[in-house]
Amino acid sequence: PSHPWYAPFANNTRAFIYGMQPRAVQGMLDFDFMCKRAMPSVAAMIYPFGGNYMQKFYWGTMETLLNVFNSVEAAVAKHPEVDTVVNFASSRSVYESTFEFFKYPQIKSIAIIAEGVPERKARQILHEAKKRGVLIIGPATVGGIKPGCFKIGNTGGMMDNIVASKLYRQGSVAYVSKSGGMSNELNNIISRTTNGVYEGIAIGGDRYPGSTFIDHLLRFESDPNCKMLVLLGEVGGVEEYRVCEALRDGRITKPLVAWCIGTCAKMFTTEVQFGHAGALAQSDLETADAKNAALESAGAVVPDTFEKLPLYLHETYQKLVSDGTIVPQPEPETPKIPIDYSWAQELGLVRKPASFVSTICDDRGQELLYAGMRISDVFKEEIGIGGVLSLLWFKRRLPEYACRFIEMILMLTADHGPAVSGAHNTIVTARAGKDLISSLCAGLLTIGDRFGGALDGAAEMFTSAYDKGLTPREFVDTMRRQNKLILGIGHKIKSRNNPDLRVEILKDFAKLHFPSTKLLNYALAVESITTAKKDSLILNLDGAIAVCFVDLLRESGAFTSDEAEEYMKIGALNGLFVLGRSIGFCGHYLDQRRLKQGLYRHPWDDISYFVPTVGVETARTFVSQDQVSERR
Ligand code: Q5B
Repeated sequence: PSHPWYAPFANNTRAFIYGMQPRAVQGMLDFDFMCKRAMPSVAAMIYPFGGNYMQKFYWGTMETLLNVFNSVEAAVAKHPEVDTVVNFASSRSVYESTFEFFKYPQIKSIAIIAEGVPERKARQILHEAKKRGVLIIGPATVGGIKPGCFKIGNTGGMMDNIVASKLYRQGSVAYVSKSGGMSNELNNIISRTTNGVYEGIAIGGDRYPGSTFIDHLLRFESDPNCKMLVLLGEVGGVEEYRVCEALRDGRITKPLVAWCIGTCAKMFTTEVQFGHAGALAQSDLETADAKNAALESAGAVVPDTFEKLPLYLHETYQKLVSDGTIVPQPEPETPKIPIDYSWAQELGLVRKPASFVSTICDDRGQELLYAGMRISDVFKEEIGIGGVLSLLWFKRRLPEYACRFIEMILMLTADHGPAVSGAHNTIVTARAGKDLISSLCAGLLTIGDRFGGALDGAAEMFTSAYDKGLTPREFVDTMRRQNKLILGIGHKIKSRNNPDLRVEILKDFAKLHFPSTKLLNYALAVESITTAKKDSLILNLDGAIAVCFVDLLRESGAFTSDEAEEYMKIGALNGLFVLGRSIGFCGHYLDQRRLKQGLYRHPWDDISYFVPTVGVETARTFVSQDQVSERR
């Protein structure tokens, strides 16, 4: 789009943002949306350290994608309509990147945000920009704002500030100042005392800004839509005198309200450097007082203190309204500003039901909490892994004997050799070259009713039989009649004559420490019946853990009876075997890797092959079970 020289920014201005500045970009897009711009003012970002990709932003309440280019060349090729650059490059790299933009005549304005740009480099940029007719705003600036049209980077602050200063629609007063802070002050004062800001530019606090007060004031003078001028200068530099000259020689005719801050400098006995690099009076001429006096005598409206600036602005504005220069327009509806959810939540403006609920652990504070217990206390009180498990699984501290019992379970179930289903699977998986987690999962997936995962079922069967008042004999007979195996009974290799010492350790502990072992006693009575039938039908490890744990849940006093029932139902007991045996499975995985075992292939002689015999005449003849027995 072509703009008159005095109005570089309009409501169709499009810009590149140089540097990874998503917050600034979002601020510009929010401003655009508020101003009801048809198109976002940011065409793309340029970030030389990343690939070419797209980044997500909000456009109002919706989402939109913006291109991120890794070179100026690519960005310019894709966006010939862009004429403005907001350059966030650091003081070290801003010179190169700005010169890169000078190569492309489509770029007409560049705002340079970086502070600390060496003065020599700043002057070179300025020289080149003049040669090429490019407007430079900065360095060391937030940029500027044209209400209703275009906002440079972070100018104007947060959206609520922009709304409060009515920057979403144009007024008649254009100002030029040095910094973002001074601009914000003016945005506020002008919005309260006049019909609002037409355009505001912060030229930056350095001694050699790319464009100066007079450059912008002359633009505003030429712009028919701008009716009143404001200059907020400061101690240091002589640029204000150029404005005085323009007032005198008639290049500035519109009413100009002016003030230079830093009049307090005279109260210091030594030289005062204010915040900006250029804010230092190097001669009497550069003092705020001298410049205020000069501006006043040149014809500017200059208050005698900063506090009176609003009053003078209002009076000057009122005169323009009275003489018909400014015709106040009806105030448009204040736009709604969509605010980010996280911010709204912080302000307490919104609430929503959480998608997740968690009641066992909290990592948000300074210290990790396990069921409310600080992790440092977990160690101070030496609650051990049994204590940690009781906090995370049952949300409470269990009695010391219960924690020791839990630890005993984990130790007893940790491994039972490489031949059991789970360890075997882990080993085969490890030898197939898979990683620890895959191998561990392969082992864990074998855990079920037959192997290691009979705890919950055993607890349920024994408990319901016991609660129904069935005698052990009646229980065994009922199960047999129903053709059901009693979970927790039977073992592949252990038997009455070859007892499972793990079960003995467990039983002894429970009998010694538990307040009651009612269900264990019942299960042992069942065992005496099943082992009478077959020696291997012992109360196995799964069964022993299960019935002892039910005794713990029901009799320790740490759980209500409802809680005890619930933990049986929701799989807590199988969890104990899973947790313990994971130790062994990881061990088997590491063992195989350490031993550099190759791919496992099961030997043929360990597999009986019964495959169909395919003949010429009877292609569908299968080996019958009788034939199989004969072959054996
Ligand atoms: N019969 C465990 O079977 C096993 C019976 C039964 C009534 C029963 C079997 C079973 C229930 C599930 C269970 C956990 C498959 C086991 C574990 C961890 C481990 C493993 C390790 C570790 C063993 C022979 C005769 C048949 C059956 C009858 C068998 N079980 N009757 N209730 N529960 N148990 N699993 O030896 O008349 O001849 O037809 O499923 O508790 O996994 O170390 O290896 O730490 O890793 O193959 O300890 O008992 O016996 O199936 O040939 O049966 O006894 O009906 O009677 P077996 P089968 P009949 S601990």
